[in-house]
Amino acid sequence: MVRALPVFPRRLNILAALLMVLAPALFLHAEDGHKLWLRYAQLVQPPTIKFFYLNDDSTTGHVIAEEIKRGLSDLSGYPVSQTSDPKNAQLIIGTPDNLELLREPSWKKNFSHLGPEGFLLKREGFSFLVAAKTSLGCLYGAFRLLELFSQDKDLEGDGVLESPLIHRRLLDHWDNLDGTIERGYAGKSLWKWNELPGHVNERVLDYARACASVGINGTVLNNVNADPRILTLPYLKKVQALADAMRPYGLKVYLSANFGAPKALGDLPTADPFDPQVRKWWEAKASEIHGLIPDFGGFLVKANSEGQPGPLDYGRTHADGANLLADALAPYGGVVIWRAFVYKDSIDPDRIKRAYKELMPLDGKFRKNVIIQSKNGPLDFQPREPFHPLFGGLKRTHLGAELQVTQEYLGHSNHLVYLGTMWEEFFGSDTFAHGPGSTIEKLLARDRDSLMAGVANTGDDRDWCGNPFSPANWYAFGRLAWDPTLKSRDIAEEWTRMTWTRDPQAAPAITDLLMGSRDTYIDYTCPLGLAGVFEKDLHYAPDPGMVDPRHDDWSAAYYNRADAKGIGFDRTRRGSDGVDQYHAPLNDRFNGLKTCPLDYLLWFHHAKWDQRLSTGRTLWDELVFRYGQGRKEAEAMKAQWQGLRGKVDDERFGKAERKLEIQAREADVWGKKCLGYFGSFRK
Ligand code: GCW
Repeated sequence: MVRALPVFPRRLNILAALLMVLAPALFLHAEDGHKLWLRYAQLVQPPTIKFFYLNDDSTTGHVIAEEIKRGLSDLSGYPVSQTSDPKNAQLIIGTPDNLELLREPSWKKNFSHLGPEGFLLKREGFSFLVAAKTSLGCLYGAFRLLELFSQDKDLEGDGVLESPLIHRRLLDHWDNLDGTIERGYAGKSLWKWNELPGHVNERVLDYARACASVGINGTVLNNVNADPRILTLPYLKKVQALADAMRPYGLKVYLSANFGAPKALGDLPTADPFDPQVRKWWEAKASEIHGLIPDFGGFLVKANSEGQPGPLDYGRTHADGANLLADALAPYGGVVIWRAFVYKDSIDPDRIKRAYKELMPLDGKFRKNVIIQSKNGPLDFQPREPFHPLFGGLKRTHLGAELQVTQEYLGHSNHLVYLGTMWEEFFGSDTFAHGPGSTIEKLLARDRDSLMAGVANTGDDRDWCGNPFSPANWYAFGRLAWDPTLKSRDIAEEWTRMTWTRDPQAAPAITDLLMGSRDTYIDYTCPLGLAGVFEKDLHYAPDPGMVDPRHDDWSAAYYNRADAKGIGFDRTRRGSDGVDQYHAPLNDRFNGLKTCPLDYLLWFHHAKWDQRLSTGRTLWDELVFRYGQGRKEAEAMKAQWQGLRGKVDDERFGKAERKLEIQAREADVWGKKCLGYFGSFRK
């Protein structure tokens, strides 16, 4: 190829050579997924906006202006610029403080329904308006407008008026100080601790931008298995640099705190919450943090769980521990987010009953600025679990939900599993706590300090999540934290149109692929309410017979209990009575073999192999059917994707294709391994 160059005149030769060198660099990142859903692919019929007006000199105001410029210019294919004359503008953005129009009495009514982060989008003829009470509200509104355009949707009728239903919408990063990420499958941590505080990596800003675009308003920077050093001054200065960088995007910074820090850092001989020196230590620490980061969100704490220190080490309760930190943070408006992921052996032989038994007696004993954070299910982010009975159980304590966006038990970054459907199922679950209709979405939203946290699936891989489909889960988490009543299909469709294509055939096909993916995954891994079928530690491949000598309840066999008679964990009243942690009539429903939903059958029942199910098949035949079904569906997903060749860019298409091939291959392995093991018991 280089030999062909001499036929060109010399100057062209140099140009061609330059192009050959530069082209890969210029186009390398063209469609690699880095832009996420903020891709802003050019529209055939863009909105006719050439100028926008925004008179907001705050740092958030600057972010809005940049985003609107970039977004609208990309969507339109021509430059869109800011004007200082609102009469020239086809898009006006503002708050009553910086936009005169919004001070007119007629606007009062509109604004009375808006929360501080809410926004209003309106269209009149060819002009658009984004209005809010605060700059942050404007930022959220600006992003939403761009997202509507990006989906090729228009503002209809009265426009859009929205405020988030959940106050704290956080991503929890299980990032370690050495750059590794616990349960991370997309590279290393985005926080480059060794470069901080001097240099804030540009990925941090990209991250903040993506989070803000879906309304995420907080980030817990470090792993809940917390290194105490995060609370030392050198690290706090690094945290301060990150907090400063993310503040314009409305992201508040929180830290995971190690309960034993006063002792572990060598400052005190104890971390006993009743020790006055310990109290003073935390007060001084909170004050020090506040001095550096005035809007610091608070501490997230994993205490007395999986080897982490906690108040129980000193004969105190979880409430004693949480309240200690809460008192220290209270003067600065910070909160303590105390995890409910506790399962001390001595509490109950059935692991899933333990957190409820331990925390329910403490209901009402936590300070106002403590929020208990519970995983969606009582075990540990399994592909399907019934909801955690603390939802609807705790009534005098703030309770937030922790969802896992990273796919620890869901095929890591290799399998396509869209989690919007799982979360919709969770939020829609009726707890019956206040009679029928007490769904989790309602319980969460009516809490005065509501919280939704997602364990992040991001890393420093160029495409953020390691699989071109996985950002859908980041996106869906943000959207649902903003409004848990949204429908997972709508979210999948939004994401698809912004991320992949607006093609009228391809977009619905991709949406369908996402929508079926979680049920498919459950079918080929753990149908009918099975849980804990995963290999030790990695939690990726199947190992239904795994015995973990370290912990009975880390063993797969502890959960599936396969024996000559049947399979499943008996949590009925004849068994562990886990069912009675739920309100009536759910407890009775789960308790009855015939009334228990098939999806939870083996979660609550040890059923006989030849038990006839509502499908008409015996239990064993149903298992064989489901595993087979899952394998076929995974094959079908691969085939459906291949039908989309040419409809999306080659680079991302190829990556997705490779992932779907792995998934289909492994779906087959799962069925063989699980049925082989379970079948060996069946007489
Ligand atoms: O699921 C388990 C994970 C651990 C995790 C723990 C937790 C951060 O395997 O990696 O630790 O849950 O949620 O605390």
